[in-house]
Amino acid sequence: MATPLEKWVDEQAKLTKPARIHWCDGSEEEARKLIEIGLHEEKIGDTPIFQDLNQTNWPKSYYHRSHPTDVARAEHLTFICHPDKETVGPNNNWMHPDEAREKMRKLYDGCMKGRTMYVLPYMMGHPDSPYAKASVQLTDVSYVAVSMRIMTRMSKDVITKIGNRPDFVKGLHSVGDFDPNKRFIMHFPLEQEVWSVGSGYGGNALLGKKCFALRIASWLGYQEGWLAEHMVILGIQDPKGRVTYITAAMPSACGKTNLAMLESALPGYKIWTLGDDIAWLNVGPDGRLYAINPESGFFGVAPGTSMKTNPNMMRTLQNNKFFPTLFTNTGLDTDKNEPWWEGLDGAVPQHVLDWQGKPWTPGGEAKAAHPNSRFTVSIYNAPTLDKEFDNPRGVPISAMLFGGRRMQLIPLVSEAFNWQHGVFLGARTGSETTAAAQHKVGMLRRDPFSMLPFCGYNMGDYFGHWLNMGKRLKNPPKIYSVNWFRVDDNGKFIWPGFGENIRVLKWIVERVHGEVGAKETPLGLVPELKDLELSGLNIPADKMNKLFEIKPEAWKPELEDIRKYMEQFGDRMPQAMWDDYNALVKKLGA
Ligand code: SAT
Ligand code: MN
Repeated sequence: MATPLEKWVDEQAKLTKPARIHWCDGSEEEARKLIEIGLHEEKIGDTPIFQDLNQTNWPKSYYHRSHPTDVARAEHLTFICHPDKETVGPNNNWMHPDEAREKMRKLYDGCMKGRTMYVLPYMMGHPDSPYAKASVQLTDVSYVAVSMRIMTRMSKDVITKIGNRPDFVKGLHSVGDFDPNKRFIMHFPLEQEVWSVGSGYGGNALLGKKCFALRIASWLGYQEGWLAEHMVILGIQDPKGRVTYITAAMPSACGKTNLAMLESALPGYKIWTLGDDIAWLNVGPDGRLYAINPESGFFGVAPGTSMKTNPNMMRTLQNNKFFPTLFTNTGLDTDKNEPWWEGLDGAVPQHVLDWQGKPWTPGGEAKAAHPNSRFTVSIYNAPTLDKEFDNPRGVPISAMLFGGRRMQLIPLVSEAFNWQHGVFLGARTGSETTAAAQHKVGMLRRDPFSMLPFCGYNMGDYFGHWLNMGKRLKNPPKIYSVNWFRVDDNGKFIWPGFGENIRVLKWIVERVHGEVGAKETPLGLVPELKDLELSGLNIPADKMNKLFEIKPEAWKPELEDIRKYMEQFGDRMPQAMWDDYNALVKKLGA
């Protein structure tokens, strides 16, 4: 008798008609074979899937160039397909499941002809974790198969684990012919299924990531009483040797990865990394909130990554522990056969091909690396990997940070008055857009909890779910709003960011342990300047004050924008959120 898994694979193969089916076991040997296939057999147009790189300076590394139209998440082509539109909410594109299935079946019909279907069995989370989930993705490109080996715990043991169960998470993926007009990412929360076609890019194609670990998982968490969040997880070791675990939510390309592996500018402090993108949060047996990272790799933005901004990531990329590391859409230094991107250490190389393979001229407008070019690397390569990373029960969280990219208004750091106010801080978060998704860069958009593109159901219900989670916690984490991006009158960033962010984390750690006071403002509790460790920074006092400045006048349009945003959710928006909104309006006297 075929298992439900075998039956499902068989059905998808009948639809997509691959020349052969390859069941992956997740081994290194297999990954080496897949790289060989990508080097010599599979192609995008005339370009092989992989190119060799200088193995001395970039061990186990391979280069991948995407289809030119396929460089970011396609949010406008991403749908949640639940029969009830209201359940999906105004924060998502909605399509009826029947319509979506019909549309996709046409696109999938025969789409793998002549190609290999790879069956990828993988765990999100440690296999022994009560919070982990077993999943299988099908794909027709070696790049995705290899990437999934890096990003997830891929193993044939998952097949045994699934056994005769029908309720594993199912992902069907094909690059199709990369036609942007035939590109869709469809989510079926009721069936725990994702169907994606037409793109090989990260968030569109590595279905364990945003599609499953956030969109489907947020829905599962809503049903089952946990949270799937767009958050980094890190431990802050202080001079006492104590490690305090925190999470931080920030939109794509706002420095989450840098924060997760920050190299402390303050002596005696050290950051331990558990995750740079996704956290699954559960109420533990002791009533505290526990976080696991369902992934096992980093899919990080390359441009701007250097020994100065993120030395630990540079060390991770040049570590040769795990096979392989991938570079996608960076430039290529052809003299050395190395990846190159804007912001990398050292002199600009003489001969560079840009991310589309064309000779690049330094100094011009055009960038060599696509602004959303990425590396894909195992978390086990990280010199800062926390010893608790593989602990099946996760780590207990003491503080949660909500950040965004805001040139004005939002202080460097403020602490929520209580859990409910913290949920409001998360809900009112806005950020100036980046290149991680296909939209105009630099526009303000409200991005509650940095989950706008990833919350798989109505965000009004999501806020309510957060409020309920707080009620179940005996010792809830403190919640903070942070903003590294405030500018002065000349438009220059005031706060140096990167390794200096430890100064803000230090204050948060001291707050969590009741070791330092705070000053009340309409926006929340902020540090007394004397309590922030600023030595050696040389930021004049007036600039420091500017980082915390609250001008009620300037808040008027912001409050309007927040109100309009909240109103969209009608009676699904919890009254508690309006209570906090009204309290803020009153305090600001606006
Ligand atoms: O494309 S991904 O979603 O994987 C990366 C990101 O946008 O955060
Ligand atoms: Mn992300």
